[in-house]
Amino acid sequence: MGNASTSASATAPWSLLAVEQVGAVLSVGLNRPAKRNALNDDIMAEIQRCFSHLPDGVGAVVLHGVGEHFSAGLDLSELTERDATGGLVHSQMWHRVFDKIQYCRVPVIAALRGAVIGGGLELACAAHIRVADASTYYALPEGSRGIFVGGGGSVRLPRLIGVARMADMMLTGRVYSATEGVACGFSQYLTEAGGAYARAMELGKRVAENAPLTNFAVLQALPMIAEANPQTGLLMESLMATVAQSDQEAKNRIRAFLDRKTAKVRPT
Ligand code: 1HE
Repeated sequence: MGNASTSASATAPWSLLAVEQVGAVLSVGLNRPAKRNALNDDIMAEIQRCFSHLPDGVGAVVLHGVGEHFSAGLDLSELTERDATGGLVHSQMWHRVFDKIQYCRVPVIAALRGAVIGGGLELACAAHIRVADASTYYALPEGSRGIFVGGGGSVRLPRLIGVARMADMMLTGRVYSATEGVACGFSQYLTEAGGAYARAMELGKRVAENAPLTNFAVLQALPMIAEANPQTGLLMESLMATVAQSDQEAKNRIRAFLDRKTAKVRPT
């Protein structure tokens, strides 16, 4: 299937996304390759709609870019006419759309290749797992364009790579390679060129098999606990752990292990 077939999107009501369900994994492709998947208002509206109405039975989403690049970021052609109020409203619209991804009911895995630039990097940061291939590179050219990040990048990216690296990228235009990116925390996985999508789909299949309550806890509770003061965090952790282990699904899975009916944990 390569970088995801666009066949399903021909019958679905998407004009700028390529959406296809493969088992429990929903593959969502930014489908504006002629514009390097630059993010205009129309594609943002489709992303919001897609993540607001995931089909039943979907247990993970793989977000990728059709073509050679994940995304060239904000569609700069839409920027020139906007005044300050329009800019504020627009940035907050981006925040709402990317929150739909971060607070999705299922894990979202971004499959990266080529340019992951500006708003494209902000989009990737909203996913829970990032898989890069060898062609991937990361940049924040906002500084040289006279603008600032507006899609949650200043909140999400420093949590992955640190404020100093992000400031350097914005001030000097520094570009990080795929290899540097996995070492610095942009991505958790690195594959050979062209391999990110397949790897992300494999990971999607794997995480879709988790107990739904575990995935809920990791997506909704873990980030809150990590940001909370330690005492609040510890209490939230105890509450979440109690809820999760009381679930029948947890009891079934632990029983299966004790009865030697499930795989052991081994090095990969
Ligand atoms: C675009 C955009 C875009 C390409 N907005 N149209 N992002 C940037 O500053 C990155 C700008 N883009 C690039 O540096 C390059 O296009 C790429 C390295 C990504 C790809 O290069 P290449 O040689 O493969 O393609 P190209 O010929 O540069 O672009 C192909 C077409 O896509 C071309 O349009 P055409 O009609 O002339 O064919 C480009 O104009 C168009 N295109 N990128 C609009 N970004 C919420 S705040 C977020 C702030 C930001 O994201 S700032 C970062 C913006």
